[in-house]
Amino acid sequence: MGPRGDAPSARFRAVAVTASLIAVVLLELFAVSAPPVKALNVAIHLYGRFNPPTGWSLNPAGASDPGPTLSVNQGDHVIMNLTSEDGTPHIFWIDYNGNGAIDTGEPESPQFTGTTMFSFDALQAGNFTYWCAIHKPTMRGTWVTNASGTTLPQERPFDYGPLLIAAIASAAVILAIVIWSRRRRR
Ligand SMILES: [Cu+2]
Repeated sequence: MGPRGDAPSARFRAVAVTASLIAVVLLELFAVSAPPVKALNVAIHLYGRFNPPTGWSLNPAGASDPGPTLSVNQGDHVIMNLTSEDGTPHIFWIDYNGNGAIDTGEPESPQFTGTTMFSFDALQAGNFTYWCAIHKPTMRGTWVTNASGTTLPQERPFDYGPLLIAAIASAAVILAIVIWSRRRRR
């Protein structure tokens, strides 16, 4: 076959390759937007007391004030077991906005004199002070919720990386085919 006869088949090949590359890009798109990472359940057992030694601890009879720094990742479902070591009523509370008062939306446990379970979702990222709402300004500690792009599906930014690579690769291949088919036609 002469150059004239090759032109339509070259064009057909270019169309076929382009179509399959588009298919690959679409598949990539679906793969990237596949099931989001689930938030973890994080269990914390915290022991608190006001009668000296005052404070909080992660183990029995180890209280300090400030207590241990507690950290989770944003989006985690935090399950707290809270034990009053001195039989005194306590309320665990995280002061998200640092105003020293319990506000709506701030994690606040029920009052406990024995052991209680209290759970909440750590939606707000940042460093905060946790308190016993009853014995503030004692019984405090630092609470850290690490900002995390991987644990909050609804806030996770779209990952354009793989898509961009696929698009650049597709463009390069299409360009190569176009150059190649033009050369053949001459
Ligand atoms: Cu207390």
